Amino acid sequence: MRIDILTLFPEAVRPMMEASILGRAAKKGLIEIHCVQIRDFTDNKQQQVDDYPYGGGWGCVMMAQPLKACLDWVTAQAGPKKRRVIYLSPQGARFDQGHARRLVSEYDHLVLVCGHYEGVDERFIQTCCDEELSLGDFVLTGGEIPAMAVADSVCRMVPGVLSDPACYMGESHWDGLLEYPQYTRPDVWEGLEVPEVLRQGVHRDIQAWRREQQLIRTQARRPDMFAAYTPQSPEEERIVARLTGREKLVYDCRPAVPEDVDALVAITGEASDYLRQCGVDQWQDGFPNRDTLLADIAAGGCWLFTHDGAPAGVVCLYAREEPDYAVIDGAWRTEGAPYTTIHRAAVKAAYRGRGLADEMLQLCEDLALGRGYGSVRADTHPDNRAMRTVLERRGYALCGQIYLTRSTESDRRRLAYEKVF
Ligand code: 4GT
Repeated sequence: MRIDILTLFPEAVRPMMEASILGRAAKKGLIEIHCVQIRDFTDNKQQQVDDYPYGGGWGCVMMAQPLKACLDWVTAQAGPKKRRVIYLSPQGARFDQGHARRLVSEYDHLVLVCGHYEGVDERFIQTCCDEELSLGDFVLTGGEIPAMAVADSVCRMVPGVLSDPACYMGESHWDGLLEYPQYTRPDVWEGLEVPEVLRQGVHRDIQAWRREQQLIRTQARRPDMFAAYTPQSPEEERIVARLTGREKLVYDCRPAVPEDVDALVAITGEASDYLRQCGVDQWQDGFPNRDTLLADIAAGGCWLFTHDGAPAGVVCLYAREEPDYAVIDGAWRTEGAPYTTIHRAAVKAAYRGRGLADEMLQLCEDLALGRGYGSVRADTHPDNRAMRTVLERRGYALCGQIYLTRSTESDRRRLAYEKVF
């Protein structure tokens, strides 16, 4: 990787690029960093590099000519290469690890142009630069520090510069998370102990602890990154769920008994309110009510789900033919075969979005399968997005439309779904 930094202060930039890891990498021939004086390419005898801004205003603007001449010379020196000319400015795209990875993998020559004063003539940027990058939302006196930052972050990913690619692959921003906290000797410093798990030295435990720390820190310090992060394993999913207060709840279920009817009325009542709030014209005619639920219980197949003993949801599975399913605008997947039907699926408000609908459908499917049925059917209102999403996610096929002939609802069209085992 060759990098040319075009600047009015090469003598300020050079020592930084020759120190430490980058200096050693240059000696090994892995990278080549040149700091080029823009002033050497002026075509006026005062060696003037800047001039007053057109339109007035404070300060000076760097002229295009010396910059272009300097760039041409650098280009000629470097010869044919996969080159990227980058202007550093607060107007650029925000530089991040993703940019660094792209630059190191796609190019072998970077030209970093450092502005000073009020910036450079826009025509130079327009005609000579491929990209404009910013280090962040702040203003500096020159582009040198950002240029050094870009050069540094790119060069450390050049193979061989760091002893082990794991050095940068496991760290901040590589996988969209911040770094875990680091400790070194002594065990106790000013009364502060190194976390026990790190001193125990059990590799697996340390890995798990570090991952958790990364997630905790990212959530606390960079909610934007945390929100964009996709957990990479079931273990991470559990941690994320816990951190966001959305850990998987453990539900119990049992066939409902008549004494449960008040709880069932409360659940279906909340579901009906919710449907109304969402503008869904379903369960708005007073059904299911106490009597229908008691009848469901008596018929068997009505299941109450609880969490920590508290009622959380209800679902009914009918093994009988559903008269309203005899006529369908469309076609069932298993015409004529025995099937089961899901009814009354309702989740209490406090458990919405907590995986309960999935568990209820899972139970119905397990029961149906266990009893030798080949499919399970369900219907829902076309506007009931929540129910449709769960059904479709679980592999229920949309078979067409049915019509609730015996209901008193104002809108009796329903979408018909069927899952075939
Ligand atoms: C900030 C940044 C940058 C400056 C940044 C042109 C004249 C730009 C001075 C220069 N300030 N350059 N690249 N946030 N200042 O990256």
